[in-house]
Amino acid sequence: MKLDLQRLTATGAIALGYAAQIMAQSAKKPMNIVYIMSDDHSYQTISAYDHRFIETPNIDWIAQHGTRFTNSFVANSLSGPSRACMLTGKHSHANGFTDNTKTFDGSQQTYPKLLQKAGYQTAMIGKWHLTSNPTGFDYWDILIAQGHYYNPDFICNGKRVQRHGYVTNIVTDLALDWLSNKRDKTKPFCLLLHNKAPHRVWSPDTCDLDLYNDKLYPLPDNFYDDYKGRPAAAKQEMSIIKDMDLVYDLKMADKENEIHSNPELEELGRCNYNRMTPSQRAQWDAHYDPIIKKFKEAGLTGKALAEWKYQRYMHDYMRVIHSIDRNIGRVINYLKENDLLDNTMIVYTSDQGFYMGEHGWFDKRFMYEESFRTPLLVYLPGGKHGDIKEMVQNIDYAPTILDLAGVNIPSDIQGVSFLPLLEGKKVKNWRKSLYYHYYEYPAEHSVCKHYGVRTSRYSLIHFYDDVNSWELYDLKKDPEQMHNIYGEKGTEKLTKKLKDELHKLQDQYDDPIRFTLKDN
Ligand code: SGN
Ligand code: CA
Repeated sequence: MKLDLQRLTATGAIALGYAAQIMAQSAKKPMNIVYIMSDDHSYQTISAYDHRFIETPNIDWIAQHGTRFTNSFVANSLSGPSRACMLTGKHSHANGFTDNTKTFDGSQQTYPKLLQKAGYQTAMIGKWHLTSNPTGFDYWDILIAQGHYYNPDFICNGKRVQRHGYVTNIVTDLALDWLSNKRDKTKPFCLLLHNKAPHRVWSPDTCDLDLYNDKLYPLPDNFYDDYKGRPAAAKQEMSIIKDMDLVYDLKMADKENEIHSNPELEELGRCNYNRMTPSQRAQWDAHYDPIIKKFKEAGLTGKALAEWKYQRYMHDYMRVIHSIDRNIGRVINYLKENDLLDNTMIVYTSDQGFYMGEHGWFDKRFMYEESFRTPLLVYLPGGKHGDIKEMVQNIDYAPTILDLAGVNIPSDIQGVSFLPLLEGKKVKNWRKSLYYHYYEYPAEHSVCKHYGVRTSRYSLIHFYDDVNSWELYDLKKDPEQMHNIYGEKGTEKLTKKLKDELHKLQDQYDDPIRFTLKDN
């Protein structure tokens, strides 16, 4: 993979010295957009952000030749809601898709529709997860619901079709096929390439099963968090120790049928296995059977079992990331080989962040940093190189893309275009605080409803409905959010200031919750 990078760099269309030339070229041509989004990809597992777990040279290419956002956040850390925020540029209460049980109202304004009106060709390929059929796309080929890793079913422009192979390869193949053969090449394009991976249950491609076998991942400091002073965190059901399922999540379905876990999850695990072809299954078994055997012999309990589960989880997750990275290399190479790098913006992001064992967790949902944040890397021909530190949120993607395409940003869009930041301009009065609101409760993983405000230093969160509690963190002193200082002596003035800011944002974004819970 390193080779790919060098090759791309050496050929030079994107080397720094050519920036002015590229600007001049791109001034003549309209910008295309390749928007790549994975599902549950943590910034911790992208080496442009963090080298502890995995190297991702192809994803890093985007940061090396473009920008890395160091303060990128979502508005509601869950798949469907995030996707709705991105398409509309509006918070969940405004676009109506507050949790994964909702159906997206496809008649509303979205940025792909506005791009289409402006003469763009638009395509949506991969995980969609908004229940209603996509609108605003010339071509769409989507996974059904969450989609499957092996031999997944798609709906292609309304028709159901099963494709053979591994999901990340297939989604990339479809995207490259659309770019090569299915679009109107006289028009600028916007391609949304949405991976299913690395969503639960982190199933690697057969060719990646044996990667990282000997790697030992560092255990997060707060893996054995006791959730003191944080009642909502104590109530969650996303713990590696108690909720990560042996058969389903960790693939310990033994042929002797001796290992049992949650019956429903076991069943789901077997369904995944049964989707495979005999040849895929043989490769799968060759990898997992010896691990299962060793696991049965070891008879682990307590901390040894907990840490074994953590390592197993991390191994599979990294293998799935490796396949994403390889496929992103294919997309970048395609753009390069087809002379598209001088007028195509490439975005890499995730629908939200994810826990890699921090607080003892997998999954997302909370407004704590690991899941509130999301990776965001952008390559813009002629644009800035390096870090962007301003706080951006996924409601900003729609106005940014419209801005780039020269389309007027409708006044009801709540996000703000960060195109000036990508162009390296100084922006006065950039936002100083972010608003967050999560709704899916009661539900899987048992994370209570909450909303909150985050500034560059502090995070104030209000859990409501079932658990009613406030949490306040000084992110400078306590980046892991282990010590809730809400109500502590000396925090009164700070709390008042943050609550005022929170209510200001609820008014600004018109969140109806402000009428019911404002005076808390
Ligand atoms: C599935 C997963 C959950 C996950 C949700 C939402 N369970 O229900 O672990 O939190 O999706 O994820 S599973 O048994 O189906 O794997 S989201 O990213 O799509 O919002
Ligand atoms: Ca997700």
